[in-house]
Amino acid sequence: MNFQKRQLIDLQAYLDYLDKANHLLRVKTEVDAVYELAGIAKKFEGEKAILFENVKDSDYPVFIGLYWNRDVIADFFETSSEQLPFVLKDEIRTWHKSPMEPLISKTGPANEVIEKKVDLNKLPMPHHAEGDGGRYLTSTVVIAKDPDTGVRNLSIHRMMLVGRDRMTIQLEEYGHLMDYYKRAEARGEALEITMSNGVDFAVSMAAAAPASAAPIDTDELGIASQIRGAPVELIEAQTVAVEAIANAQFVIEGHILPQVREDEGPYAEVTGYYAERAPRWVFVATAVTRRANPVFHSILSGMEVYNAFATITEAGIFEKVNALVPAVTAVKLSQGSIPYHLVIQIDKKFEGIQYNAIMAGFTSQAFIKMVTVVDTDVDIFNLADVEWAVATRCRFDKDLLIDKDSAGHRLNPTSEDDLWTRVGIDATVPLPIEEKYVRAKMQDVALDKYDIEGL
Ligand SMILES: Cc1cc2nc3c(=O)[nH]c(=O)nc-3n(C[C@H](O)[C@H](O)[C@H](O)COP(=O)(O)O)c2cc1C
Ligand SMILES: [Mn+2]
Repeated sequence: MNFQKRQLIDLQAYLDYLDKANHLLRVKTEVDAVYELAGIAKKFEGEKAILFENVKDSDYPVFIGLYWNRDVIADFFETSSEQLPFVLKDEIRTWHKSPMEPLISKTGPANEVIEKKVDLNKLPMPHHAEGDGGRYLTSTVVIAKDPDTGVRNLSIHRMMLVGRDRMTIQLEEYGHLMDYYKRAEARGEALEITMSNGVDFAVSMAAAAPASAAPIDTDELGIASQIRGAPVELIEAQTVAVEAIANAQFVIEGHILPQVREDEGPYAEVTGYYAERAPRWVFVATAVTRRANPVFHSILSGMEVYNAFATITEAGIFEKVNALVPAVTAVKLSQGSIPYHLVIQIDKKFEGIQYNAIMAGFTSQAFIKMVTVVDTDVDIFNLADVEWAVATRCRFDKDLLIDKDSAGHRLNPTSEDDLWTRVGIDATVPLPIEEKYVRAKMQDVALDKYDIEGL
C-alpha cells in the first residue's frame, strides 16, 4: 500500500497536489461570500475543486470542492471510483481489529495563533443559497466526548451563524452527537465540543462514517489514523476538555447549551430543497485558534455530501444486499437522485430474483426510495446506460414494485408524516432471453495499441 498521498494531511499540501494534478481552479477576482461564492462554485460542482483567493471583507481564502469529484477522491486513495467504497470499508475493518490511539500535544499548526476575542464573523462562512437563513459552517468536523465513557465521536453538522460567538446546529435524531448531547442535557450540562475546519480526507471520511460502521463505544478518530497509516495528531483545546485536529486550519471551541433552542434554517440541503426553519440546538464559542495563514474550507451541499456519504456506505449496502441475494454483483447510489436511488446489478439466472434484490435494496439503508435492477451487461456507473436499460427492458405494467407508506426520509418533499412510497424497477431482460433483447456489441479494443492524433 502506498500511503504517500494519504499523508498530505495539511490542506496547503493537498492544494499543491491538486494544482499539480490539474484538479484545481483559482479564482483571483474578489468575490462576496454572500451568494456570489456559492453561485460560482455551483457552476463547477463535480469538476475541479476551487480556491477563492480573494474573498470580500475576509483575510482568508476559501476552498470548496474537496469531495465533489469521485474520480479525484479515488485517485487520492490510489484506486478506482468503483473500488473506492471497498477500500474504505477494508480500512474500517482493519481499524476494528487493531485500533490506533491518537497522539495528543499542547501545540500544533492549528493553534499557532490564538484569537484573543472570539468573533466568528471574521470567518468567511458563505451564505450559499438565496433562500438560506444565513451564513453557514458546513464542512467542520465536530469532536465530542461521550459524557459517560469519554469515548470520542467525530461528525459533521450544518451550523448557522447567528452571533459573534453563537451558531445554531442541526443534530440528527439518531446520530451519536445527539446521543451524547441528550445525556449531557439530562444532567443539566452543556456538551463541550471542538470544531476543526480544513482537515484531510482521512479525518473527513472518519467523520462521515455512519453509526453502523463506527459503533458508539469506539473512538472514530481511529478510522482516520487507519486511513492515514499513522496516528492522527490532536491538540489540546484552550477552553474545553476535548481535543481538536492538530493539522486543521481553524479550531472553534465551545459547547452546546442544555435546554436552549433557537431558530435554524432554512438551508438548501443535499436534496436540492430547503430544510425548514425550526427551533434547533445552540452552540456558543469560547475560543478560536488558527494557523498563521489558514485556508477556510467550505462544502456546497449537493454532490459533495452525496460523495462523502456514498463512498462510505456503498460497500456496506453491497455486502448486505449480496448476503441476502447472492446474484447481486454490484450496487451504486445514483448521483442524480442524491441519494435516494439505488442501482443494483444482478447475474439473473432465474425469474423473480430481481424482486428479492429490490426488497433487499429497499431496506439496505433508511433513505432508499427507488431501486432499479439491471443485468450484468449494463454499466451501473453510467446513468445513461441504466436509463437505456429501463427504457428498453422494463415493461411498466408488469415490472414495477410499489411499496406504500414505509418510513421515509424527512428531507424528501414527498414524505408525509414521515411516510413515503418506494418503487422498484425491474429493468432486467425477461428469461428465457429472446433474440430481440440481445444487446448490440462492438469489438472490445485496447486503445493503447493505436497511434491516434488529438487524444
Ligand atoms: C457535509 C455534511 C453535512 C452534514 N450535516 C449534518 C447535519 O447537519 N446534522 C447531522 O446530524 N448530520 C449531518 N451529517 C451527517 C453526519 O455527519 C454523519 O451521519 C455522521 O456519520 C454522524 O456520525 P455520528 O453518528 O457518529 O455522530 C452531515 C454529513 C456531511 C458529510
Ligand atoms: Mn459515531
